[in-house]
Amino acid sequence: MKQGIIQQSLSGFYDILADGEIHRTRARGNFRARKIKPIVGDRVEFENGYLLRVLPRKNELVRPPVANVDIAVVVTAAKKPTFSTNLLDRQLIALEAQKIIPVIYFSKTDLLSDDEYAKLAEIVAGYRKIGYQVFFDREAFAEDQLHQLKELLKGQIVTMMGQTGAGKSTLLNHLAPGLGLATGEISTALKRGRHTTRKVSLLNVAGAWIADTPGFSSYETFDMTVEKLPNFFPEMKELAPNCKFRGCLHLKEPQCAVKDAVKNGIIMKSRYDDYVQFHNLIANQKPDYSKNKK
Ligand SMILES: Nc1nc2c(ncn2[C@@H]2O[C@H](COP(=O)(O)OP(=O)(O)OP(=O)(O)O)[C@@H](O)[C@H]2O)c(=O)[nH]1
Ligand SMILES: [Mg+2]
Ligand SMILES: [Zn+2]
Repeated sequence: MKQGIIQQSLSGFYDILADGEIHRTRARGNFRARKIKPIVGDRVEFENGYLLRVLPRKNELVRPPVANVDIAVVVTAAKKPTFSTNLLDRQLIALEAQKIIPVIYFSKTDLLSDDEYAKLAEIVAGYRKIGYQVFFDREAFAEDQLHQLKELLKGQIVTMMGQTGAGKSTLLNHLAPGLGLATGEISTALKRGRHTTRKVSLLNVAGAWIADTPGFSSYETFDMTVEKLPNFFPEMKELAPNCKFRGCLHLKEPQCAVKDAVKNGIIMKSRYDDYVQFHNLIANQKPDYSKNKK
């Protein structure tokens, strides 16, 4: 029996990476009965061309389907499509909930005017202040920045995240020029209603295993409770102990340290507004009994 990591899954076959080699396997029939679908990133046991067992997952992303992710590079277009803190916060919260370290990478900074760049820099500073690493060079694919990112990702299982057309594949092509991944004009990709990237696989890029994944164009539902949500905003989590009430949701409660911090400009207003919006979305979400709630 050998152990490895699923590097690619394609029409019923699983390519498993073990000892620096790829082994093509099929899943034993009993997987379907047990409702386990092996996905890319899974640590598995295999023998004689058969995938036998999926080991427990550290985490699991649904879109894209990747398991055991250490770091996610949230590729965010500074322009085209228009930058939105709301979309960025949605992605950050989803990653925090899965205990995946987010890294924010701004693409298309070359399309910004100097004024636009300066404005966005203020927002970037806000995200850095709450602990996120943000790549925001004036030139999106500057050598220095690419080098820093490579160092950060080395040895990790990584997924690219971001809206369709954000520039995920383009960034990967810059990290590993031999890759030659297909990239597309966002307008045509959206018109056709599909993505340039479709298949999910882990690519060996600069010593990391990276999933280039299809971007999303619609919003996901939130798979968490309203009570847990504030924990996924690091700046709120930090201040919550100073709120008068334990379990304060920072909404209508009196003597709330988070609301005070918003008033004083210590917490970004956009983050708080997004928090309230997400809270309402979760509160109004119909319970989904088909899924196991965490
Ligand atoms: N000017 C400029 N264009 C960029 C930059 N990054 C990406 N693009 C362009 O944006 C378009 C979309 O890039 P992709 O890399 O295909 O986007 P993606 O995130 O992989 O999209 P999906 O695979 O559909 O999810 C392509 O035409 C790229 O050339 C950038 O930093 N500056
Ligand atoms: Mg792509
Ligand atoms: Zn509070």
